[in-house]
Amino acid sequence: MAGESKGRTAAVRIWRNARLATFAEGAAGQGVVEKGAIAARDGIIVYAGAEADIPAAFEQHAEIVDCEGRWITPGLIDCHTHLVHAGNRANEFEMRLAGATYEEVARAGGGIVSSVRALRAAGEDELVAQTLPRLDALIAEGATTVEVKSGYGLDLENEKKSLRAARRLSAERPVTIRTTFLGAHALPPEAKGDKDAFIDLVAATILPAIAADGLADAVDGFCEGIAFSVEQMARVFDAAKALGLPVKLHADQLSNLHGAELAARYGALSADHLEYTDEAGAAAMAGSGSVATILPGAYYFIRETKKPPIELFRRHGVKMAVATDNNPGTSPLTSLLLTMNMAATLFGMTVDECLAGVTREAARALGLLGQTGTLEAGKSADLAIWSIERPAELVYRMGFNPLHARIWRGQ
Ligand code: DI6
Ligand code: FE
Repeated sequence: MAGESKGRTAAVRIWRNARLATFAEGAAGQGVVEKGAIAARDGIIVYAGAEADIPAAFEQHAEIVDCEGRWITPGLIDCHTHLVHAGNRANEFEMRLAGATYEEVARAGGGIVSSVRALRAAGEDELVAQTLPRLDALIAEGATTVEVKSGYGLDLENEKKSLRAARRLSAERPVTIRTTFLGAHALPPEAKGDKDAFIDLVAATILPAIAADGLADAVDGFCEGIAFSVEQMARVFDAAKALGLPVKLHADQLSNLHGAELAARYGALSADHLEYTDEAGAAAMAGSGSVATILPGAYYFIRETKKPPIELFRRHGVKMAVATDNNPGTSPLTSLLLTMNMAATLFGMTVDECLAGVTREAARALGLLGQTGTLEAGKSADLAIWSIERPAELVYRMGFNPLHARIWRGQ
């Protein structure tokens, strides 16, 4: 396929007879265009709008795809995942359902350290092989961009292995992968309880080496009582800033440590979870333009009862993304469609907010809004074509996939 266009003017491909939900910035609601069409050349959208208004130049020699009235949305974006991990923790789930406490699970060798042990034992090829079925599940529902965090390696070699495995996913499948270094995720056993010393290691040694190898697009951390403090995360963020890497934060998931304000202070692309964020946090995020990434899968799976303050985010004009948080401990979820249903049902997010949350706002949360996330000229031709009557169906159904076709970079 790639060789075909060599030596002649690249062909234009047109998807016509479609209804578009463009999610264009500034457009009302879903940015709907009835009787719409999209034209792309070299994988880039050159036209998105009314079919009647396609410039004649694009139509000559174009390859035409008749969408038969189907809906086209931007390709979906999962902007928060821990997709690269080894094994699973179904055994822990079973123990907890049988009444085991968190401590009992931990004493039986469970919890995050069991995932660290499994990842350290797995080779890079094995990690890629174990991750691909999860990636395929996301792709099968129209995902064209997926963020993948490290954070189960927790030493230089194993963090590198995770990020290399993540990068390799985009060679294995037609999808954009963004990698995030999450070295400050948990304390590895060899740190012997010394969080400050581990943070020094992350900030002064591991992160600079990862950056030197170009393995990370952003830096994240877990700011929580059971993980790292605001002060410790600030040291990691200072190091990220010095290396020119943007930051994100797991903030205020289980308690309000004011992680949202910390993220805002560092101009974070996003702060994620945010169940316990208060009005000061929402206001700070509005000021910095950080996206609030809402993760209903983790809320559901750990049976949290404190909901993220959606209404505060609305009132302060904080943009909201929606993501799976796929991970073996708190969100073994690989469906963005179900994630949207959860965001609507559990948190009262509207259909428009959910759909924008897995397209435009997810792109914003990754710093990729210039390249993808909406159907607009100049962006990558990342499309999802759906056999539905209205976009609300994508949020409404549970466990049903109406994807007709997925286009990544025009193909
Ligand atoms: N937040 C979480 O809920 C998880 N990590 C994080 O930063 C837990 C990940 C795990 O248990 O494996
Ligand atoms: Fe997470």
